[in-house]
Amino acid sequence: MQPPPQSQGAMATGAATLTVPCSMGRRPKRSSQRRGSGSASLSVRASSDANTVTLLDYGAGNVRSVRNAIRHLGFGIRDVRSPEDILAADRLVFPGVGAFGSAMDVLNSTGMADALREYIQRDRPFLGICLGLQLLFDSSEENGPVSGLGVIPGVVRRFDSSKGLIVPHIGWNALEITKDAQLLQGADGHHVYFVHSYHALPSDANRDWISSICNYGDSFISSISMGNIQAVQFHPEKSGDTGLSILKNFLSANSSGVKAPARRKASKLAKRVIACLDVRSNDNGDLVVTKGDQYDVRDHTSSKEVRNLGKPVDLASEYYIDGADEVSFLNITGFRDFPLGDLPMLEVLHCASEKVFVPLTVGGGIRDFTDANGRYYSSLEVASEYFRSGADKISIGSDAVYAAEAFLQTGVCILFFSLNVQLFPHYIVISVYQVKTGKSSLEQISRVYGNQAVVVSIDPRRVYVNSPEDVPFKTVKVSSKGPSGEEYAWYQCTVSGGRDSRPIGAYELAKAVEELGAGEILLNCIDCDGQGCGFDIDLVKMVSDAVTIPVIASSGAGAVEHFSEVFAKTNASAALAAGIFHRKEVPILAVKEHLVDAGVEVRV
Ligand code: 1PR
Repeated sequence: MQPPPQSQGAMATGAATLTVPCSMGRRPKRSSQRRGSGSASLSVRASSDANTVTLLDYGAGNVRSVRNAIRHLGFGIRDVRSPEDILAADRLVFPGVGAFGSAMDVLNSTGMADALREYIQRDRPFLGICLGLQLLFDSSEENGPVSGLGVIPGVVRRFDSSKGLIVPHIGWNALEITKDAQLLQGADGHHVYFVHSYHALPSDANRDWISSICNYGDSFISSISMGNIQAVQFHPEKSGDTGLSILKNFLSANSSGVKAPARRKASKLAKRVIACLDVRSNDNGDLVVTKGDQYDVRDHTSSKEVRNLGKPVDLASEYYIDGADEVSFLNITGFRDFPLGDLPMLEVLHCASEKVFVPLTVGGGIRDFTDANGRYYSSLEVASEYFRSGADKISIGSDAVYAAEAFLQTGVCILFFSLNVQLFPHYIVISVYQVKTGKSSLEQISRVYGNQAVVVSIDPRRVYVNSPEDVPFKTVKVSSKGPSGEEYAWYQCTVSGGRDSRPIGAYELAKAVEELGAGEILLNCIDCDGQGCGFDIDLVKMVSDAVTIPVIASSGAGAVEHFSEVFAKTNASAALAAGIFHRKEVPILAVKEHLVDAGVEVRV
């Protein structure tokens, strides 16, 4: 290895001479210990500003939320620009983003991998987040095997969805604290927010490192702690108050870590309650939160104005404080407008992400686009701008429908003939495979940002039929018969905010987009939207039984009982509502308390 160049950084006083190692032990050592022969010398100056933390952002994705949380807690940020900056840090936060292999490529090629190993070896204050925990291990099977930093023994593996486990593991889960770690003080009994498809498994070889485990299918390592080296698989910057207090425990060395005891001890993955804000410009050109009745957002009075239910950032902050587990913004005229030209919407995201410390999803208009000047923007560029502006997940509506239709049309028929005519004289197997082009927005965005960052929003309308044979789409036997006594229905997908119907069902769409890389489904229902009569249980059950990614039930919530019903009768991972929260008819806390009483695990 070439030693990194001499530090150029003009750091504060307190110079320390460090060495970059050529080999690495398994336990961090005190900084007074010197490495053996074979180490290349590197002199750097350690920074000494107690209110500044060094952030390792290697440019692979959005770490805006981590920045916002650190600033919210009153700390400044110094960015790592070279390996020397790592070695000079007083306190280093490493929020790993993107895929394991590409992260290691960047760290290796910039010399930062060695600097990180050295920093950890010297037992300097370190906090890895999500991939920042996984990279500490020997290797990962994500697009691999790929070697990691090799600090902790073990292999990072994918969650196994073959037995019906929903992957990615998205949501608020409970930590089982196994070791007295200052970082986790105050977190006992609380839920924290996870979003990942790969996990590190506990073993005899890494037992000493583990400070908490979490259960999802199997037990996996949710945090490690050894001396000053800490890392968490969950996202403290998105875990509300609990997460902020964990971050504070790390940032202020003498933080007391005191947090109110949980009202009810967290024990497993919680069902999520999501507040949704449909956003558009009203007739005066102001960006407002609106709400439709079956997607019609104009008042039924003579004025026909777009309903104005409040300001997007104010409402989002309110819902965060009230206990929403996530907040979604849908730019509902995004199919018409070009989102990158919609600067107010991007500004909404900027401001909301400074105040809301739970996940933010943004949708509307994510598609390839050529503007009036002939400049072409790919859907990936549009999504990237949303991520840079503070989104944790993006949601694709219309474009996902077109992508799924195109994908299903690629069906290639393959025939297998028997080679052993004596045993299987007429044996022929026919298989139909769809072909992925890799070019759809879904595939491109999920490849760069990961499946967990890509939600597909489905806007179906119920179509009653007499028999399943009447249509080439999956039907359900409906709980309430249709207007002419029909016993079945299929759910026809629409685009452009329900304006155009497409020849594809919600079931077929959900399965196709899962194949194409969606990590979650936001399942609306135009018939139920704004009606307050409850979620469409038949639809939610059909789709949530069909896929292994999380499904968010949406449209129709009118009372707390509708939430317990959808969780009792379907496999939905989350339930979303809009109107009842905007009109202050039902507070989020009332929903949570009702769910607790109904025996549903939620984050309270
Ligand atoms: O197609 O990629 O540009 O995305 C457009 C996005 O905007 C889609 O996610 C689509 O669902 C949404 N959208 C478009 N038009 C409307 C509309 O209402 N006219 N809103 C619209 C969809 C539905 C839900 C709503 C729930 C809960 N909103 O998100 O919030 O139905 O409501 P409720 O609790 O009051 O019943 P693209």
